[in-house]
Amino acid sequence: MISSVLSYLAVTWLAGQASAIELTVSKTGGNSSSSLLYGIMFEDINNSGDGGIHGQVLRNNGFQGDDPGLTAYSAVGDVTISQDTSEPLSSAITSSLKVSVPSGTTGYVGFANEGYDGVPVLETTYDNYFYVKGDYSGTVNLRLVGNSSGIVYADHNITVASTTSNFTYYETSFTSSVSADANNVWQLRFDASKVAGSSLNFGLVQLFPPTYNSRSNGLRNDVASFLAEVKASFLRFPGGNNLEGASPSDRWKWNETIGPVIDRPGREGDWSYPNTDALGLDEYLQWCEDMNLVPVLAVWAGLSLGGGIVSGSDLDPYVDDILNELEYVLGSTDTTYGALRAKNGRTEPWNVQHIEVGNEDNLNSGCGTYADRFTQIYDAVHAAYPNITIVASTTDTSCLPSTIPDGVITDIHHYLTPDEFVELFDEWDNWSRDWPILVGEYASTTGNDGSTTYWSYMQGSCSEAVYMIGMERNSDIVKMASFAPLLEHFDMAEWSPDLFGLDSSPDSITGSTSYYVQKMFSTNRGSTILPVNATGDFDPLFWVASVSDAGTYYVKLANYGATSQNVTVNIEGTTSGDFQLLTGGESVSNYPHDVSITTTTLSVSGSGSFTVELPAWAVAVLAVS
Ligand SMILES: *[C@@H]1O[C@H](CO)[C@@H](O)[C@H](O)[C@H]1NC(C)=O
Ligand SMILES: *[C@@H]1O[C@H](CO)[C@@H](O)[C@H](O)[C@H]1NC(C)=O
Ligand SMILES: *[C@@H]1O[C@H](CO)[C@@H](O)[C@H](O)[C@H]1NC(C)=O
Ligand SMILES: *[C@@H]1O[C@H](CO)[C@@H](O)[C@H](O)[C@H]1NC(C)=O
Ligand SMILES: *[C@@H]1O[C@H](CO)[C@@H](O)[C@H](O)[C@H]1NC(C)=O
Ligand SMILES: *[C@@H]1O[C@H](CO)[C@@H](O)[C@H](O)[C@H]1NC(C)=O
Ligand SMILES: *[C@@H]1O[C@H](CO)[C@@H](O)[C@H](O)[C@H]1NC(C)=O
Ligand SMILES: *[C@@H]1O[C@H](CO)[C@@H](O)[C@H](O)[C@H]1NC(C)=O
Ligand SMILES: *[C@@H]1O[C@H](CO)[C@@H](O)[C@H](O)[C@H]1NC(C)=O
Ligand SMILES: CC(=O)N[C@H]1CO[C@H](CO)[C@@H](O)[C@@H]1O
Repeated sequence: MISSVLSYLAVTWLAGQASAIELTVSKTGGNSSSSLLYGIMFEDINNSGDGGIHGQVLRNNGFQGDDPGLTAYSAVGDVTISQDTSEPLSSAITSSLKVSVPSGTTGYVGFANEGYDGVPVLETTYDNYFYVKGDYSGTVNLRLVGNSSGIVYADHNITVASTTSNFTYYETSFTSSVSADANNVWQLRFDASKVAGSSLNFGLVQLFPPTYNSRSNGLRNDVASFLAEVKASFLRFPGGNNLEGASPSDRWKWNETIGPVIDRPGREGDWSYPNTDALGLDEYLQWCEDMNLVPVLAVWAGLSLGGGIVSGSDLDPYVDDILNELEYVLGSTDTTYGALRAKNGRTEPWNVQHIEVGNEDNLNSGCGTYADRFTQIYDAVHAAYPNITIVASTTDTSCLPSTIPDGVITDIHHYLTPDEFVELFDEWDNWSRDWPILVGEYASTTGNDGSTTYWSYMQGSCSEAVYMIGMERNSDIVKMASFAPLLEHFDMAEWSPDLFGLDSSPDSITGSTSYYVQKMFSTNRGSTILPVNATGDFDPLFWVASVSDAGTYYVKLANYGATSQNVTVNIEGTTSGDFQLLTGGESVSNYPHDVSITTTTLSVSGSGSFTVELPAWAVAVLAVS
């Protein structure tokens, strides 16, 4: 679209001098817009699950993944701590934390856990769970403590009676005051004089601040509430690459993410850190239900990241496993897996109507076998569940069956520079009208290893808005789109940018400029995309107009240029509404505790005509009726 820097400069200069561009929105005609258009994509990356949106804030509580050792633990007092494989908590959680107390020790001793680069210490109530084994009758003291300051934010005693014969489970709750920073640990201490010369074993320590909709083993309420404000329509999960596994046996296994967390072995995720799988299949589906999201459940399709590919008849058992998974999710309680779901606490089937077959099967040597693998899975799933919409993980026809079955949606991913996104503005204008699309991952990046783009900045977010306008104009075929990745722990990210993030300090939840773009576009949706007559061409100003069933008109605008633009919008019969605007310097970003760019809203009124000013690098929505 932008053929050279020179012509680009010429266009912006002219636009700056010209009188306001005028957009006249037709009240008739147009195409219907997909009601699912704006959604979210989630996989555990950059500690977005454990340490991110999942509510449990202690780290390494089950010693899961490849050789986690004593990560996050430290001794409190004169004791020795070790990972003890001779005292497994369960067949899934195969070790526990041994605290050895030297003879003659007195006072309160125990261990600390520093969470994910600190334990978030908020002014709230925490639920705390743990298992203990060993000979002990007396007080266990639970605290939240400043790691270097020594400030005690929470201090709570419970009485424990534990024996050497097995692990005993305890649950309690306590309130805390707020810490000023992330530099906090959780401590469990006990009376050393009662254990001196011996040891106690602890397993699966869990600490939850309040959860979203008060679910047990739920999402962190503060994090999930921030996400819910986007009012997304669907959730694509659990990956992404994290579905795939480094090898077939390392894949995300649905059946190991269900039931009590003590029965979940966890795994080494695809992003080089352990996943506890406490955020498992049922928790994802509960998340969807609680946030009104249509689940797009990705199933393993034979491709793993390390290049291990299972195809042909070798794939048969995995196809059966997909059918088992769908029976777990959708089956009545008379079925084997439906009964298991009920046993795990969910009697009603979940509302799953979309599945995606694999992830990025055009990459990692997946292309050559994908047509066959897709067909095998499609045939089995479609025969059993004819109403499920099936998504293929690529749009690349060389990887797809020569005839794509009716109703199949294909998925494309774009991680591009801002200018590349703007060049793709008309990508879907050119597409066959009977070929439905999921843009399952997209984000503007300039190098996404974290070294060159730490965080979204206004130019990048504006380019995403330009591309989204291109999608929305074509939302008769672009059915769904989800920015990715969703969320990061700022201290633990290797892939940037992400839509929003947090660290372990209070009030650290931060929306990127792209978060505000997603929120503006998602919360201002029409059901019909309307034709627009314009007195100028697209670029640097881009627009799309729509109307909702309730009769509100939405005009989305992006100014991908360094010069302010005046825009007059004519919509016959409209009189008032608001103008939402996101703007900032080209390279300005939001950072934790330093959010400089958020959406501002102005009331507007007019009689069928509204003139608004779009500053440089701005994204806006005019909503009027
Ligand atoms: C848009 O332009 C076309 C062609 O000039 C005209 O027929 C149509 O009425 C215009 N629509 C609106 C809403 O002004
Ligand atoms: C509706 O779709 C047709 C292609 O089928 C396209 O030419 C037209 O521009 C679309 N209308 C709008 C308002 O997007
Ligand atoms: C707590 O202090 C220990 C010892 O100084 C240090 O190794 C650890 O990183 C600190 N943890 C946090 C969360 O600050
Ligand atoms: C917890 O118990 C210890 C030992 O009895 C006592 O010293 C301490 O004050 C108690 N803490 C609280 C918060 O009750
Ligand atoms: C521990 O053993 C006792 C006695 O055998 C039994 O009653 C109790 O249920 C066991 N607890 C757990 C957590 O297995
Ligand atoms: C989960 O299913 C796989 C087969 O896909 C099987 O190998 C594994 O043992 C199962 N895990 C559990 C905990 O049942
Ligand atoms: C599929 O959808 C149709 C129409 O809504 C419905 O009548 C039918 O029962 C559904 N079939 C299955 C297997 O769910
Ligand atoms: C879409 O088609 C137009 C007209 O043929 C062409 O100029 C443009 O490059 C195409 N866009 C894409 C993204 O392929
Ligand atoms: C936009 O309109 C305002 C108010 O009329 C005017 O001050 C400003 O110069 C205009 N900007 C451009 C770029 O034309
Ligand atoms: C993407 C991702 O998860 N990156 C990092 C997250 O944090 C762990 C622990 O610091 C790193 O090992 C990952 O590379």
